[in-house]
Amino acid sequence: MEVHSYFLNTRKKHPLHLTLLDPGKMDSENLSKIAKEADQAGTDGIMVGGSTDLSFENVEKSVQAIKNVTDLPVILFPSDSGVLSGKADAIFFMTLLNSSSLQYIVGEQIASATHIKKLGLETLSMAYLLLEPGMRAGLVGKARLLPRDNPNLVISHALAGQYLGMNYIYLEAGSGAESPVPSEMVKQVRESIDNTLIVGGGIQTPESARLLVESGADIIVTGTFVETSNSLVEDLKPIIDAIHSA
Ligand code: 1GP
Repeated sequence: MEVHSYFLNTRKKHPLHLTLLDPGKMDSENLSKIAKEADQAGTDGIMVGGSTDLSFENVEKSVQAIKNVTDLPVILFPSDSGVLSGKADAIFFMTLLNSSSLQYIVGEQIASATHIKKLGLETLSMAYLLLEPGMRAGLVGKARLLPRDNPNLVISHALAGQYLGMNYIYLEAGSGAESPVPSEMVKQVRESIDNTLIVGGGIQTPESARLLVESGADIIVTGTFVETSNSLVEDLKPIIDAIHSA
């Protein structure tokens, strides 16, 4: 499956929802159960990744288990170069543009490039921007967190990502953030860039998901919500419906 084309074609019909599954937090059996239910609820794809406790083994096993229960595209969302699986359909080949460390801007990318070519993974180029509070990803990625009240600085980073040729710009509040990226920030970034805008971190309700897509997000990511829900299809469907119908 060509994931980039799939995203662009699906976006022509409606904004997308992606389900983030973290093999550092759950075993492959539980992750595949969530993937199956998220598929039933209407999600458009599965991202696999996290900030800590990932290993080649648990990523590979999790991707395989997810592929066994769904035909949705599975996209790696890696924390570093050591946790890649050729069983996935694609990888977000991402640079943390507001990291203070070369390792996360270009080091991990150089370390993984040859391996990605050998695995034959489709690469989806992405500028990853961490806004306050950033959570675990902010600490691990040594981010100089972008302030929530400084749209001009966020726009500069997003535009730099676009001019560097990234197809995707990801505004990230951090997994488990108390509140998502402000909708006004999303609106201003949307008005400044032309490429696909992903928003994630702290999105827990249909209302906040709808507001973010109405403000210009093309893709909404939820992780914590799907990990913590007891009846996932029932709970997730209203969020996905809000995104698809916005
Ligand atoms: C993290 O944006 C994602 O990279 C998802 O965040 O876990 O808060 O949904 P949540």
